[in-house]
Amino acid sequence: MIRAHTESHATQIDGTVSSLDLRRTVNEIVAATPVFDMHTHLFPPAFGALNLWGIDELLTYHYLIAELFRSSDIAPTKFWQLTKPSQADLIWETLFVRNTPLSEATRGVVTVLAALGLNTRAKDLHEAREFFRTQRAEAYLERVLEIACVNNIVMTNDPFDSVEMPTWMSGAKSDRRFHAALRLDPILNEWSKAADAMRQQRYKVEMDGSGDTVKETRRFLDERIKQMEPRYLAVSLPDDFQFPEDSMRHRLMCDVVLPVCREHRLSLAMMIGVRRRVNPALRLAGDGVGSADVHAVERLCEEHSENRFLVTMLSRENQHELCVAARKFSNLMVFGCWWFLNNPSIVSEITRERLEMLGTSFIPQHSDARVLDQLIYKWSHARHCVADVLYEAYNRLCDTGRGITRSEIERDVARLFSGNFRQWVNLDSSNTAEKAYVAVD
Ligand code: FIX
Ligand code: ZN
Repeated sequence: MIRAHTESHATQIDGTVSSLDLRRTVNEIVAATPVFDMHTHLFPPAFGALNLWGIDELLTYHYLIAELFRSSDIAPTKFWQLTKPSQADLIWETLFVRNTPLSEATRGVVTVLAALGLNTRAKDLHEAREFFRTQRAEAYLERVLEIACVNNIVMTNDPFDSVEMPTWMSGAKSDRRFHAALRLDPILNEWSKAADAMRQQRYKVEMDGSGDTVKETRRFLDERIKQMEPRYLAVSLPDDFQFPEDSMRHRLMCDVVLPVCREHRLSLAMMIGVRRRVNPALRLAGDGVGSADVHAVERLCEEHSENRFLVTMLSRENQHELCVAARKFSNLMVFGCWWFLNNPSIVSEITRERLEMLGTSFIPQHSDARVLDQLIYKWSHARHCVADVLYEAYNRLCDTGRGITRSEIERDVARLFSGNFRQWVNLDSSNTAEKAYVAVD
């Protein structure tokens, strides 16, 4: 973990940080700046079984399940028959005892255990289970948020989820640090299933989109927006996503989703490039990646200039073009190093590229955490990469003839970690993102 130093640093006569202090100053600020985690799959304790935490959840993360099958002979069908603790035992034994946890996802578990003071070389999960057994959900949430220095979290909220929706329907007051994101995957990717579910809820929609479909689907979204007060609407899209295209998705996008976003002043977040169920036997771990067409994003931004888009793309090959697109369209905000990109080598590369092409006008990372404890590692690892990249960039700037002050570094990091997102989703009325450095809201 990057250490935050509290002693004061010497500054030069002109107020800039001396080159000897630059590394330490950047590390300190990056470590201490709270993060607004703008895409996760986390839920607060009020959502009951959806609030996942603890060693068994950590070890059965789908990133690790995919890795298990590379180092074990167990067949996927056999694996799915095991109880969750047995799956976790097998993953620990295979990836952490019989192999060295060098991959990013395995190292992540080590980071979490170390931060919690647990044995990272344990032969079994006995000690870890004992530790988590004594934790209480609310208190543990506070502890994780403090260690990870995360003060706001955006969930992923599926309006068709039978476990999640009753909590929304009950109107239970949730933790205000957890913000909703209304997920549109069923509507935009599996219309017939979504239409079925909506008809069961008495919305008059048709499979072919005729009749009152547009009006009724808008009504459905209006009602969910009222209920959840989402920060944005979101969808994951396949690598062959096109815009325009002759499809139900296109019609729903143009006639329903984009007008609803405009009316409610909400951005549409698009996560592009996933190839779902490449290996269905692996379930959630069986999705893959494909390079997508950035021109589709450009056309959307151009034809719908009144809309705002948050975009992340899954393929490494798309990153440079996406930066170029963001230079052309100010209604496009690039975010995160998603999923298979969330490895230090690639995060560093992409963050460098973005900083060079977009200055600080992007959102470098989101955690995509599914298990609360993952915030600890995902943000610790991300902070390391961001600190390295920023240090190099400031150093280059100094060499070029312009020093940097501590408050400028604070302002930049606050923008990257929270300010840009807050401003994009209208949470901040002014551009005083640097406030986020001191204020834990
Ligand atoms: O669509 C998404 O939000 C993806 O992030 C997930 O579906 C994916 O399974 C994941 O967890 C990636 O990190
Ligand atoms: Zn996600």
